[in-house]
Amino acid sequence: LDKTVVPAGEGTFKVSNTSKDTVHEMIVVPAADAKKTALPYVKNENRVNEDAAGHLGEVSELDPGKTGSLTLDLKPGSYAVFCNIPGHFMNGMWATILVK
Ligand SMILES: [Cu+2]
Repeated sequence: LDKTVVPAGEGTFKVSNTSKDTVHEMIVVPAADAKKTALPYVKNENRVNEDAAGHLGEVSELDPGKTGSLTLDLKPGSYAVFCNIPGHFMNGMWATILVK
Protein backbone atom coordinates (compact mmCIF):
# COMPACT_ATOMS: atom_id res chain seq x y z
CA LEU A 1 0.00 0.00 0.00
CA ASP A 2 1.26 3.46 -0.76
CA LYS A 3 -0.84 4.82 2.14
CA THR A 4 -1.62 3.19 5.45
CA VAL A 5 -3.73 6.00 6.89
CA VAL A 6 -6.55 7.57 4.87
CA PRO A 7 -9.48 9.87 5.65
CA ALA A 8 -12.94 8.40 6.19
CA GLY A 9 -15.41 8.54 3.35
CA GLU A 10 -15.30 7.49 -0.25
CA GLY A 11 -11.93 6.39 -1.54
CA THR A 12 -10.61 4.33 -4.40
CA PHE A 13 -8.07 1.53 -4.28
CA LYS A 14 -6.11 1.41 -7.53
CA VAL A 15 -4.72 -2.06 -7.84
CA SER A 16 -2.05 -3.35 -10.17
CA ASN A 17 -0.70 -6.85 -10.46
CA THR A 18 2.99 -6.32 -11.15
CA SER A 19 3.69 -10.05 -11.29
CA LYS A 20 4.78 -11.55 -14.59
CA ASP A 21 3.22 -14.96 -14.03
CA THR A 22 0.87 -15.06 -11.06
CA VAL A 23 -2.78 -14.12 -10.61
CA HIS A 24 -3.48 -11.95 -7.56
CA GLU A 25 -6.45 -10.16 -6.10
CA MET A 26 -7.25 -7.59 -3.45
CA ILE A 27 -9.97 -7.92 -0.82
CA VAL A 28 -10.93 -5.45 1.89
CA VAL A 29 -12.46 -6.49 5.22
CA PRO A 30 -12.83 -4.82 8.61
CA ALA A 31 -10.07 -5.73 11.05
CA ALA A 32 -10.75 -5.36 14.75
CA ASP A 33 -7.21 -6.53 15.39
CA ALA A 34 -4.62 -5.87 12.72
CA LYS A 35 -3.08 -9.35 12.88
CA LYS A 36 -3.46 -12.01 10.27
CA THR A 37 -4.58 -14.55 12.85
CA ALA A 38 -7.60 -12.35 13.51
CA LEU A 39 -9.15 -13.32 10.18
CA PRO A 40 -11.16 -16.56 9.87
CA TYR A 41 -9.15 -19.07 7.87
CA VAL A 42 -10.17 -22.16 5.91
CA LYS A 43 -7.19 -24.45 6.38
CA ASN A 44 -8.06 -27.07 3.80
CA GLU A 45 -8.54 -24.36 1.16
CA ASN A 46 -5.51 -22.39 2.36
CA ARG A 47 -7.43 -19.13 2.22
CA VAL A 48 -9.42 -16.67 4.29
CA ASN A 49 -13.15 -17.21 4.67
CA GLU A 50 -14.11 -13.98 2.94
CA ASP A 51 -17.76 -13.95 3.95
CA ALA A 52 -17.02 -14.69 7.60
CA ALA A 53 -14.34 -11.99 7.54
CA GLY A 54 -16.94 -9.40 6.52
CA HIS A 55 -15.92 -8.97 2.87
CA LEU A 56 -16.54 -5.33 1.85
CA GLY A 57 -15.33 -5.45 -1.72
CA GLU A 58 -12.59 -6.78 -3.96
CA VAL A 59 -10.72 -6.61 -7.20
CA SER A 60 -10.83 -10.30 -7.97
CA GLU A 61 -8.33 -12.46 -9.82
CA LEU A 62 -6.23 -9.95 -11.71
CA ASP A 63 -4.08 -11.49 -14.40
CA PRO A 64 -0.38 -10.57 -14.45
CA GLY A 65 0.14 -7.02 -15.63
CA LYS A 66 -3.54 -6.07 -15.25
CA THR A 67 -5.01 -3.27 -13.18
CA GLY A 68 -8.33 -2.71 -11.46
CA SER A 69 -9.97 -0.42 -8.97
CA LEU A 70 -12.37 -0.60 -6.08
CA THR A 71 -14.23 2.36 -4.58
CA LEU A 72 -15.52 2.02 -1.03
CA ASP A 73 -17.11 4.39 1.44
CA LEU A 74 -15.17 3.53 4.59
CA LYS A 75 -16.02 4.47 8.15
CA PRO A 76 -13.25 5.19 10.65
CA GLY A 77 -11.54 2.01 11.82
CA SER A 78 -8.95 -0.59 10.90
CA TYR A 79 -9.20 -2.66 7.75
CA ALA A 80 -7.25 -5.56 6.35
CA VAL A 81 -6.32 -5.64 2.68
CA PHE A 82 -5.19 -9.00 1.36
CA CYS A 83 -4.88 -11.41 -1.53
CA ASN A 84 -6.99 -14.55 -1.23
CA ILE A 85 -5.52 -16.69 -3.95
CA PRO A 86 -4.81 -19.95 -2.06
CA GLY A 87 -1.64 -19.65 0.01
CA HIS A 88 -1.00 -15.98 -0.67
CA PHE A 89 -2.44 -14.62 2.57
CA MET A 90 -0.40 -16.96 4.75
CA ASN A 91 2.67 -16.09 2.71
CA GLY A 92 2.29 -12.52 3.87
CA MET A 93 0.24 -10.91 1.13
CA TRP A 94 -1.75 -8.69 3.43
CA ALA A 95 -1.57 -5.25 4.97
CA THR A 96 -3.64 -3.08 7.21
CA ILE A 97 -5.02 0.36 6.63
CA LEU A 98 -6.32 2.85 9.17
CA VAL A 99 -9.28 5.02 8.24
CA LYS A 100 -9.80 8.09 10.37
CU1 LIG B 1 -1.65 -13.00 -4.41
